[in-house]
Amino acid sequence: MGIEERLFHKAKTVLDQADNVVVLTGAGISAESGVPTFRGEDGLWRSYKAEELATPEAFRRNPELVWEWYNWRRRLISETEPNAGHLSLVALERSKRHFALVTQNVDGLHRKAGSLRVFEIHGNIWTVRCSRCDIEMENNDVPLSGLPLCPACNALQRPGVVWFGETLPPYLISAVFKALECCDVFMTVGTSGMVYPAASFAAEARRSGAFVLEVNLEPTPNSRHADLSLFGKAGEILPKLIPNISGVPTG
Ligand code: BJW
Ligand code: ZN
Repeated sequence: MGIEERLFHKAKTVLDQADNVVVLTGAGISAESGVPTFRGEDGLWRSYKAEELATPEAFRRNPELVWEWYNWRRRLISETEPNAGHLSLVALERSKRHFALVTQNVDGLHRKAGSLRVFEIHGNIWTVRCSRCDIEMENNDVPLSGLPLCPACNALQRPGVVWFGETLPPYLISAVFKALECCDVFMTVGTSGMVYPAASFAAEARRSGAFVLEVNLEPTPNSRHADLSLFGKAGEILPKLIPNISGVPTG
């Protein structure tokens, strides 16, 4: 066996034997579905500055521009489908007694693939939330007809996502940290490991005794907390790691 093959074999064995698995995904898992990542070569931040668009200040300053960006992304995402990486995680969930899928992605592709126990820690692009009274609702219009207004108080609605400088929902974060404490295997997939608090999960899981597995195109700050890193495309690596289970379409 070559070294590459040995690593694969080890990762597969560890994953097969685990009873309690937590997976953290980032933009990289949706890249093969055609959703642009944030920081890669064609990343979203290349053409737009994060601080111009993904902050509460940006929205206060220029809601039209921010909504234009989200309308563009909503259209793009509406034309995408889950890929083999998303589907493998559905199979993984069905094969485990304890499982949690923590995603930083707002595209909703994990649920569309059939994953059930999903924690969307950065929100969901198909929800809108009132900037005054916080009432949140689903809205699937592409594009939205003008700036959306709250049906309850008529104030401007904003995307139901978490921007820089905003706190993540506390009930989600505490559920995630509990899951990290109890898991046998923690696997990160397609995340640059730059954005907190998600960037701290690998170290946290390891501290609690989990085997940390990383799947990414390239090394990241998570790599030094990983027991094992596999470099390549999630849509190719995950189907090799996770046996398909009948009933899960293979895409
Ligand atoms: C493939 C692949 C393929 C490609 N296969 N791989 C501690 C220290 C320092 C700073 C902070 C800190 N705590 C908080 C902060 C501030 C801030 C932060 O982290 N800043 C850093 C940039 C330093 N964090 C926050 O503000 C967070 N809030 C918070 O912590 O509240 C408390 C607090 C506030 C203020 C100060 C202190 C505490 C909120 C973060 C919200 C992030 N929001 C966004 C936008 C969401 C809405 C939207 O989408 O419109 O979330 S930013 C953006 O980055 C998005 C993503 O979810 C997130 C992570 O990106 P991700 O998923 O990792 O994508 P990429 O593009 O970066 O990486 C893709 C990877 O995939 C690459 O590595 C590729 O190689 C790989 N890849 N194709 C496998 N086919
Ligand atoms: Zn309102």
